Amino acid sequence: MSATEINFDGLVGPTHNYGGLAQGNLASASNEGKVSNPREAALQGLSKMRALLRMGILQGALPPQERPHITSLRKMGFAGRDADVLASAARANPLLLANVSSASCMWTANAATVSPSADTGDGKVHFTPANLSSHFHRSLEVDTTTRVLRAIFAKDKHFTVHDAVPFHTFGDEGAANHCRLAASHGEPGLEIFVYGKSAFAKDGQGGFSARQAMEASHIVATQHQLWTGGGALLAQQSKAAIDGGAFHNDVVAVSNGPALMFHAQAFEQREAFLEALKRACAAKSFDPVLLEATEEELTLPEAVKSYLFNSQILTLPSGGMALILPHEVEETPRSKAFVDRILAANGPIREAHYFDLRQSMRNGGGPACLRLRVVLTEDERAALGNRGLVDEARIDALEIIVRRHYRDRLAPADLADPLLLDESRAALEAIGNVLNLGPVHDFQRI
Ligand code: SUG
Repeated sequence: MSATEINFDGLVGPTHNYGGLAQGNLASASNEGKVSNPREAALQGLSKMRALLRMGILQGALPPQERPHITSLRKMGFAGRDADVLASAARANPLLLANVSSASCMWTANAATVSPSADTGDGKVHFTPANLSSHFHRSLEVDTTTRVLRAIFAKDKHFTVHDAVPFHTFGDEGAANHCRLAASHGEPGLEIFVYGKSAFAKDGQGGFSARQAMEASHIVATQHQLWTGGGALLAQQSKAAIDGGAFHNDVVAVSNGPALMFHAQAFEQREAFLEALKRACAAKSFDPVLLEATEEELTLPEAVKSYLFNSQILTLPSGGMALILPHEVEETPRSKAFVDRILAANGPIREAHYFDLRQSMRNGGGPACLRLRVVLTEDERAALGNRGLVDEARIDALEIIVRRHYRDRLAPADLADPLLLDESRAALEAIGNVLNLGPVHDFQRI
């Protein structure tokens, strides 16, 4: 069956800021408290979307969510008019306000795990929104994300959008810890679920704690009906990678079609993992193309700092593949040398394109973090109508909204400004109209 991939990028929200909220994420920690530029951040993301469209890639966008999240503050007992709720939360606990203000839903690789219909037992496309329970600020995304996915992928005949994994000790971070290998998008594939540890493991080893529980990965693979066809493999992310700042596996590995590009230290028990992978691919009648960076050619710190593996690998209409990379890779000589080696190797990857995503990168979000991949057959694509999809005209419209409603400067103290909430809601209304999503935000539903 032929199928195409749509990349749904997260549109950066009006409260994009540097809160230093993310544990194990070195960029977020080192940029805490800096002044952000939400307008520039959103425009950087939109220009990546436009460039990919021009390369012939289908592109969608998921909207920002309402922040500061007034509903959450009310659940904590803050009361009165919205402006009073904000003011009393800011007085009581500025860190709480920072958490309910994060624009972190922009990193849609953490929105959900998606299994194409070629892989699943019932032939539907399955989605499980990530519970993101490892971090309070990220856990606030789940309800709206679920509504957004159900608004876009609404037709029962083709799509199942499950509830997020309900057991919060089983942390699930979505597609950022999931790779798919297949001969081509439309063929049955092997889905690799990469976990950090079992939720029942005794910790006490020091270092950063793992966000993805093995049990969550297993639940997602099970509800997507992947086991019967031999379509799933559980793999453990290496402790060294997590401690080195790879808080998600997509900081050290990325796949597309039969290709897996990864750092030698990405997986625990590397050799056993690669053996299992080759066997599972052979059972699906294809050989994986392994593009590995050895420790000698690129250290783990270099990989994490440059975000080489947080690139997108895309299948172009011509059939070749392109790498979508952040500028930081170009500025890191040995990461750039790896890319050049891959391009010279006459393998599946033919092109490399570099983008300025610095606003998002300062919070640890590269090109791959900013997108959710959804592989669809032609019928499935037709069922979407135009919900959530973007073309150049929609990107033009989104750019106008961003220029009109987004600030070009946001410091931590500004999060308490009630005008910021009004501006954000106005922007969200307008964005929802462009993307044709209906009322998905709490403030639109009350
Ligand atoms: O969860 N940063 C996000 C970055 C997510 C990147 N996604 C992928 N690797 N797929 C995180 O660590 C920082 C927000 C702040 O500090 O204000 C943050 O949440």
